[in-house]
Amino acid sequence: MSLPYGQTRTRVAARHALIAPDGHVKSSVPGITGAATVIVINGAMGARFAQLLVTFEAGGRADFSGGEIETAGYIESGGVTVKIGAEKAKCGAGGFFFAPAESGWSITAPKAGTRITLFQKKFQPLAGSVAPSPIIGDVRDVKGQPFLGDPDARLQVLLPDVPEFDLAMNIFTYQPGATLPFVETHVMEHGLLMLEGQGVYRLEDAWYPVAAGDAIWMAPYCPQWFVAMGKAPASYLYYKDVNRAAL
Ligand code: UGY
Ligand code: MN
Repeated sequence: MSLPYGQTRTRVAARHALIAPDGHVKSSVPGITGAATVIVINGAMGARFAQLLVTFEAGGRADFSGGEIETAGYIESGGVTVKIGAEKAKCGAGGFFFAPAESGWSITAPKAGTRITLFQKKFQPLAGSVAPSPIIGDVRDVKGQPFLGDPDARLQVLLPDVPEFDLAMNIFTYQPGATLPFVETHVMEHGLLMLEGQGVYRLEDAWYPVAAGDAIWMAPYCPQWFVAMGKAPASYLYYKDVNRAAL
């Protein structure tokens, strides 16, 4: 739905942000060609990671060499070929991948209009632990678990929940009327993309109507809560930093 001139649902606050698609502006990002890329979250906002929305044209591609940055990606629609080191697979909608720091990776052969969300962060190695391995998977193979006992709020944990991983990428699906059970306040930071449906997100002391396509940044300790509203389930993809020392 288009808004009257001069209006937007976007709000960028010091400790949280809602980025509605109506305000998107493309960036040229080294390594990505034949695509419209929007950097919806990054350090300029105050975040310690980046969230990119990439919409590929036919013939577009992404090529990144190994280094200190790790990348988790989720294919929202369309299809591509993902290669990470020696691993290579075709991924359709619902496909996801994790490219560890030090591994080069690429996305090629996109169907026109393919939408991919990328989360990128500087890897924090864990002393005495092996580095995480590349992953290419499909959300349909990941069972949703009731969140804190609620079968109407299901969590799919896409990456292994083991100490060597310093990030998580999850999908949360809520039946209409289901909620986060309490207002969470935690050290972990989030980047989020609404995939389906709608609801209301509480961020600090503000309540925002949100819908598919919206992106949200929550700084560490941003109080957060969600209720799914409307007649269809709501789901979101989100990033979280995990498994590292407090000091
Ligand atoms: O994993 C989480 O912290 C999740 N429960 N947070 C959220 O959905 N805002
Ligand atoms: Mn949370």
